[in-house]
Amino acid sequence: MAEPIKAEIFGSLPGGDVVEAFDLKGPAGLSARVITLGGIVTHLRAPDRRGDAADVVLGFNNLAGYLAPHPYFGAIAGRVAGRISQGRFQLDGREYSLACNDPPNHLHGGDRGFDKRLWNSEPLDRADGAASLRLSRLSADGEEGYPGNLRVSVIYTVTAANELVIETEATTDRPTPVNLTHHSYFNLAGEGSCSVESHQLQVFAGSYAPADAASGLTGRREPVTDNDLRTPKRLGDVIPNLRGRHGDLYFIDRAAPAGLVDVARLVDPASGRAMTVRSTETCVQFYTGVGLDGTLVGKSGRKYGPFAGLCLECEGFPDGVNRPELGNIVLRPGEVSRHTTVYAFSTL
Ligand code: G6D
Repeated sequence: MAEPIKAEIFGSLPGGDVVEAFDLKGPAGLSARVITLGGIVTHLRAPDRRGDAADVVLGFNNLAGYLAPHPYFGAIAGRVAGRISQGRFQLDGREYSLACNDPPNHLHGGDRGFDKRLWNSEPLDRADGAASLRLSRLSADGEEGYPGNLRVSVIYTVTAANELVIETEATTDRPTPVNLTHHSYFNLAGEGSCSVESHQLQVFAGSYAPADAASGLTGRREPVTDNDLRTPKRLGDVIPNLRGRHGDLYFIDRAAPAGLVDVARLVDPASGRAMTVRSTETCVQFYTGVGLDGTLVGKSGRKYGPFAGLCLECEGFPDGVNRPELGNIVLRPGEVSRHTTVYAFSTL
């Protein structure tokens, strides 16, 4: 049986609200620490081939780190993760204009997206005994310029199979775009240890969405070329050939429109840690961590430089409200948006 999870106080926000932390421990060595600010996974410890666990996600040991500017370490991004072009969209004949917090585009829900909000917490008692936590919040009508009162929940579960399972659910009282993602930066050698250039990555996608110099989506869907990761590639050999060394948004190959499919597989040959990503989503943003410039010092006390960790952000097509032909992300009253992403850890 998993240890019952209980709230610890992680710190207090400037206004006095308490941020709670929960430790989700599995019986096979995987454990996660989740805080109620931003639904952030602050720690994720996974065993290597010798059974020694290391923390494989970037982040901070204290709340101060998460209250200062950081690139979404471990957070739930939304209401719309990814970029909405020019921060504008039309929906049912009405024009909306959002914050362009990543000029000229709107990124990850704007100036105070879901990553910066305090979520309600509810430890779950599962029949299989797996450690599980539901986070929920109401994103009110007009929050960051979005229409509709959106009720959203995220359930984090650590299973006996060393999986971190992330289940999202959302409903709304007015039509609104919704596109949630989990934004951990992974380094299977251990956070702060080295760059991920020594890792091997596979992304099971034969097409991608070209982006412009500002990483704005151009609205095209093209076959992969230099960014073809359908066979395992060493990232140090691949990254120099990627646009801006940034990584792309891929359309995940799937035989059926719904259900969990393999999205990616990441391996650190030195430690023997492997991570398989599966999701019900249609897209995955591979982000190399090129923007980490060494100004942030993480949990290990070491600076996070370029490629200190990479992201595999499973999501819908971020600009789908403007380009539904590439993926509809509009949620309407009476509908329920449900998605699952699994980060499954194993060893070679
Ligand atoms: C960069 O384009 C990337 C995003 O995908 C990422 O979320 C952000 O950095 C932190 O803007």
